[in-house]
Amino acid sequence: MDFDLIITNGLLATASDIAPLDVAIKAGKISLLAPHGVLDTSKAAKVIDAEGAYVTPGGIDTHVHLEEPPLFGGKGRSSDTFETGTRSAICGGTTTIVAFAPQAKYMPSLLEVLKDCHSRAAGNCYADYSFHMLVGSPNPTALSEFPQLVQEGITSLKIYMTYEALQLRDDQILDVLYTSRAHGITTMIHAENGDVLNWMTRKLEERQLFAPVYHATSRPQIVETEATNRAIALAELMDAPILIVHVSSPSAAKHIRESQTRGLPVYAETCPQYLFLTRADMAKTGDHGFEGAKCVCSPPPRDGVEDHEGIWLGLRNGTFTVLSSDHCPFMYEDKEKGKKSILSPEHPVGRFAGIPNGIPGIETRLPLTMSANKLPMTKFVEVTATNAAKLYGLYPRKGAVLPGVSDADLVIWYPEGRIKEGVTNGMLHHNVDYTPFEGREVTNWPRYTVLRGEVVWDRDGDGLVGRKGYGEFVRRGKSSLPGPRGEEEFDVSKF
Ligand code: DUC
Ligand code: ZN
Ligand code: ZN
Repeated sequence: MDFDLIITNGLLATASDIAPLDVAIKAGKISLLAPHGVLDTSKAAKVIDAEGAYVTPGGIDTHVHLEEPPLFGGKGRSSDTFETGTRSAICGGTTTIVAFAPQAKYMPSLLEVLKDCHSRAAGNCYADYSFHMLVGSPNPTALSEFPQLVQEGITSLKIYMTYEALQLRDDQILDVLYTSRAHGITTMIHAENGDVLNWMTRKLEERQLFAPVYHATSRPQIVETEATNRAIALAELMDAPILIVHVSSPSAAKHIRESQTRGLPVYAETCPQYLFLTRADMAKTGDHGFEGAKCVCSPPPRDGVEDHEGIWLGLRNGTFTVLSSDHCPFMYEDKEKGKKSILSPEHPVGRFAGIPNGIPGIETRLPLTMSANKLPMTKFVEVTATNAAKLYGLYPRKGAVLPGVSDADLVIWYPEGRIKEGVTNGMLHHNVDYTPFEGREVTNWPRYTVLRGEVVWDRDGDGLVGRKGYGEFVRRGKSSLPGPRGEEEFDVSKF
């Protein structure tokens, strides 16, 4: 046989083009692209008829929390393991994830943290995977390990401007940016002003306002906007490339766009929760006033449709480089490690300040975004796969369909008009007892997911057909998007 698989009759959509092309796959790689009818399908071990539907590169989700300890308020622990999280990923069309390797404040070494994460993930993943370091303590040992991280294929890290367990002072942020820049690492920044939101929280609690919706009240847009502006200023000072993660607010997006217009290497990410959820979801009063906890995440979903429109615009006009899930899963009912770990007789509707921050969304990211029909197809591919590959050093092995070069990671969708249904938690494959997107209508879903040439999701056949352990660690290179201006323009001796 010349090929392992041929996908016929589809509309191949990449970040640059849409064309009626058949795709031939051999040994896990894209082998040939050809106009419909040219390839001899009898020369393939398997043929899939894509019936005039889109075929896109496999989704790349570069913001995923799996098997993490309590970090994000209260006692919440991620309910998804590498196994269940990556299982859910492939069933929603995502073939590569980048999860976090979290360093707590008391841990000196990042390399030790990375080793632990490798041991949790190895042999357990359904999707290909990598890690971003999550730097809770930029101590001298940790900073000295940056070159080794790059050698190990880890070329990005995340830092926080909030959360007791993680918040860095501005001078610590400068340490990270300075060292990252020197070694070609991209710094991801969670931009919320922790001191301000703690003050807001104290004031709300003094007034006995504890319900989940006050999580949003404690973090108005200005909390995110100020921190975003400060993060950009610190990065400009260090001439360091940054990505502002999970941007929720159109006013933060304006600062980002302005810095991009000035030519700074500032990138940004948004997530489906800022396109589909609002404060009203956190104000839901079911379950004795606690139901809104299902949508508590940080930054919080904003007020309404105008905010959503601002974020969609930022996706269309390039302000946002990537659309990730920020899959940060906690069980709702679990009273030890889940959202309900904050319920007590004294606080029967909990205390918003102790609700674990985060929501699941790894499986719904692509179908919800595709179904919204608000992005041109090429833009959809760009922000859900190709840009992530470029920014995080996976391109063109991932996020592209280049013969002889790219892994055969693909999603085959349904032809238009075939699907119209509401999302239910029962149809998802994560280890979470709810989805914040329950009931949202979708008009498409990955019909097949293909990872390195193997069908791993066959929605109309046996469903999940991938194997735990088939997912591989992917060693990443440096970002191929524009980086610092260069030594001649950045003279550190001036400090
Ligand atoms: N930030 C994240 O990136 N994920 C979940 C919680 C948070 O605040
Ligand atoms: Zn964050
Ligand atoms: Zn996150």
